[in-house]
Amino acid sequence: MASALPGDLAQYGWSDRVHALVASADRPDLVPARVTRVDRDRCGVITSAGERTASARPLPAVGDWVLLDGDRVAHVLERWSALERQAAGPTTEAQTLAADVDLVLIATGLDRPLRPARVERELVVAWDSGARPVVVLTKADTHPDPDAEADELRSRLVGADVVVTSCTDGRGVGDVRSLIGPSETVVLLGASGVGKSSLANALLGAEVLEVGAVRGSDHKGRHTTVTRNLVPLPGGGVLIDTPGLRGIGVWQADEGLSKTFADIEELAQRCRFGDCEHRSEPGCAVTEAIEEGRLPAARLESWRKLEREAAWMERRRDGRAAAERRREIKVMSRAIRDMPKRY
Ligand SMILES: Nc1nc2c(ncn2[C@@H]2O[C@H](COP(=O)(O)OP(=O)(O)OP(=O)(O)O)[C@@H](O)[C@H]2O)c(=O)[nH]1
Ligand SMILES: [Mg+2]
Ligand SMILES: [Zn+2]
Repeated sequence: MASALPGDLAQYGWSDRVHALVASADRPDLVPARVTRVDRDRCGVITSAGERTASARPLPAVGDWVLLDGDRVAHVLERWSALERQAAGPTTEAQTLAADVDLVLIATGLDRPLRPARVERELVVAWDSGARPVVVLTKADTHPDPDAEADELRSRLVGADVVVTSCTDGRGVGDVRSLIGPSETVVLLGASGVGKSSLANALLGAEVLEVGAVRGSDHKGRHTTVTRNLVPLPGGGVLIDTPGLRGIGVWQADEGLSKTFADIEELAQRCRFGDCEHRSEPGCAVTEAIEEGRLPAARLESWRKLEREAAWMERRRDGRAAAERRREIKVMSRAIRDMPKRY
């Protein structure tokens, strides 16, 4: 595969890594492409020769690198990251919000009360994606002291980068821009109305994405963005705007929890008992930190809740896998029973 291939793909995140993935698939008969949007049963793709649509089953996610056979997605290349949440409803399926992203911008609006627990939840999901998260406090122009708010959030989140922006006066937009490498992909995550599409437009330097007013009473957005869209940024990099999420379920008890709550996990190692539950055990380093004001009690609560939720999801998934195995065994033993006896 010639490295000269990109054409239009150059603007869509083509890199040595993608080149290597395409080469290792060893299918020179197929055409490399990136998924820019997903509709009901088709997806929009970009190839070196421009935009088109393709059919696919199952559908890939926005951001996926794929190989096309005519107007069909024949192969989805291995992902290096995937932003996944527990899908809505009673299933145990993960929903992939975006694939092959490098940076997750967790957006939250300064025009409404900060909800650190929600940010922590989004941080867990973002870290689990394999990409690096940064928290963005938007609408700084609506707040009397945005920097104090940012400092408070920084002290709660420990180690997470927090950037303050405003699309009205342009503050912080350059800081966000400088976080995005030339062939990196950034995805915007956050509730409806926090200003994701507005920030996207500020980064794009044009009104490309639709923006909608929020309700005056409770600052709730109106779900203006309804599809996930991948667009190239001027000056390099790629951006995925997403519809606002009401809630985001943690999907796995993986690295995300340890990374988001590294401070608590570190403290927990110093508890006297290895199985300390950090409630009223003697020699508990976690409750001691809370008593001394070094750890907010709400942060411990948030960690507990997310851990329980992740453990519950893992159990449900294990349960489902076990049920599937039982079903398979049943079907197989029936097939064996019904096999014609030849000898
Ligand atoms: N004052 C102020 N208002 C902003 C800022 N950014 C966005 N807004 C307003 O907030 C409202 C929601 O903005 P959107 O960009 O549509 O929000 P969103 O997060 O994309 O919302 P969904 O697409 O529904 O998820 C609009 O009325 C914007 O004009 C800002 O920096 N300052
Ligand atoms: Mg939007
Ligand atoms: Zn303890």
